[in-house]
Amino acid sequence: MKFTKIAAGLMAVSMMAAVTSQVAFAADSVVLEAEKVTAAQGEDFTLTVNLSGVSASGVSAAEFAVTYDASVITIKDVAAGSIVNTDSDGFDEVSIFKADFSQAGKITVSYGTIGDNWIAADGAFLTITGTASGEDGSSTAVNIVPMGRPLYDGATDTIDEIYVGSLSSDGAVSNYDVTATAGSVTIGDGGEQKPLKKGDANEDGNIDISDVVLMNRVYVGVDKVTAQGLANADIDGSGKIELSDSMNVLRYLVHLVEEL
Ligand SMILES: [Ca+2]
Ligand SMILES: [Ca+2]
Repeated sequence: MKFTKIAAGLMAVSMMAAVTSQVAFAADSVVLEAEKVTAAQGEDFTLTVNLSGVSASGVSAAEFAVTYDASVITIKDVAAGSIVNTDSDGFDEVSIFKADFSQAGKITVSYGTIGDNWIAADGAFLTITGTASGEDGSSTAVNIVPMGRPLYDGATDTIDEIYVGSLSSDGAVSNYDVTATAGSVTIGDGGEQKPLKKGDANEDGNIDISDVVLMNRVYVGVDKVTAQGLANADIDGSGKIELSDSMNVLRYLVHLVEEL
């Protein structure tokens, strides 16, 4: 019985994902964001992927993958986060949360629920536990990417979007526009962090004027950056953010220098 229910839940998720490509409902948008964490070499870390922007229609299905550099971290467990209710106890209540991390470098995540256990609030969608198994000072991005599996068994087309959707009581499926923000795991004590991207003080993956503004705000003491943000922004390696660092980034932005 239990197996039948889980199979039915999985079927529902894959059906919803499959119709996604044909049904383009006006959608709200949600954000999936992986945390940026630091762990000492050989130690365990916990990294949460948060879901935000959940609207009144809720989230009742999701399918995506998380990729990382398997030479830097080793995954031990992937669990549903606090906003995911996996109770499947009623006749009409089927919820599944399935995370497969058997393939090094890629975690696949499927979530689906039928009944009234849908996700109704922002918060932790999944929690990844692992070991910082790589070299001291190394780092990996933790990217949220499309699952990439075939639309259905034997199909040549693959699901090429990060899927987060809702299923209304009348059976209508709608999918959210998803913004995915990568996280990272850096191995070290936090004090000797290496820049992932020089100039990217706010760690959004881009180097632009907002980084310069943030650096100036940090310099005058009205804002803060993470240890990684500091490593990225401290262009001259002095250990702190100064006006000379933000000037350097500005010069780079206006192409007075080609490299930071
Ligand atoms: Ca930036
Ligand atoms: Ca500096």
